Amino acid sequence: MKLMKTIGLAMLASAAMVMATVSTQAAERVLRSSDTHPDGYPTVEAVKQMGKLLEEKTNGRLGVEVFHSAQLGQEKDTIEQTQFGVIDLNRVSLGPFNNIIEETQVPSLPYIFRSVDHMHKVMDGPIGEEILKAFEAHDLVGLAFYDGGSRSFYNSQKPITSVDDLKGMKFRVMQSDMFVDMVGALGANATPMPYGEVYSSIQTGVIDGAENNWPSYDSSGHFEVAKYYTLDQHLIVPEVLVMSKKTWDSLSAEDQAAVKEAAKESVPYMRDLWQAQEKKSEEKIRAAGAEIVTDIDKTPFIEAMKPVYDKYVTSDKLKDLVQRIQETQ
Ligand code: GTR
Repeated sequence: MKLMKTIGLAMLASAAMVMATVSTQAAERVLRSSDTHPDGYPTVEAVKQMGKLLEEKTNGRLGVEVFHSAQLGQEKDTIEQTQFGVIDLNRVSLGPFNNIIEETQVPSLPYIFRSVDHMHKVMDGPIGEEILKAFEAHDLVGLAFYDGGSRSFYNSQKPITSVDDLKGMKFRVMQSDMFVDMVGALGANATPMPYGEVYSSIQTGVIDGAENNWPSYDSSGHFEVAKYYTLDQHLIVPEVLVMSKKTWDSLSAEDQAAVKEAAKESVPYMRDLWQAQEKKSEEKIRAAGAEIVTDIDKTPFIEAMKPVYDKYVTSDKLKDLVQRIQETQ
């Protein structure tokens, strides 16, 4: 009895904590949204903003509650839960979709985008729409793309100044076969694992490092255990906001349109937050004494990626997408 009471109290306490993350409490129906990042991170704030817009557009019929900090689980698991309809909305990197939805491999290819501007042009246009559409065959509805900056390698061992320096080192990658091959093509070893396990894996020496953008390198605390960061910028992977197809099908056409609009309208808001956060995180990490290698010749990195393109860009559909992306000015 006493135990039950304690459990009951603990549940109440955690319910109260969860309540604190509700962004739109007044709505008649509150959609649950997952994010691996902590409160205040640009993706979390963008989905809260999306929820506010949605509540306005639907006169309070729909709102959003963001469960940040991986409260609902690590990305790969939350994707499955979203497909099952247990989670309504999910903000994830495209990486963990690579093994499920082949179209998502294309914007996840190393060095496919020449710059963040190039990525925006592509993902804001018809190619982006085509990739969003591809989610539907997998019980998901693609709503909008968010920024994820560019990802680079960091490690606990030594400054990396060339492809040769990576030889034999162990890096964590997102759970995507393509990223395993990407690291392999550079002569290093990849260990796919959930984001939440990376800090302790670096600390205990299970891996030498990982790869990510400035804000994640900062908010995850990885810079504390892996202070060598080399800006080789091998990936500019967009992030995506998806809805469970089950949830989508339960909405009226009017509310579906409001969801799409609210998601799209949260994109410029997210991009502003992102730019500011990249600068803040870079300053913080530099001040903390991390060693940043900026002067790096990317050409050998780009050349080393040819086998990855050869292995993954095989169907006519993907070849055409790659060509159109490369031709986008
Ligand atoms: C972050 C991204 C997350 C997650 C993470 C990772 O940059 O925003 O969604 O994918 O990287 O490396 O797992």
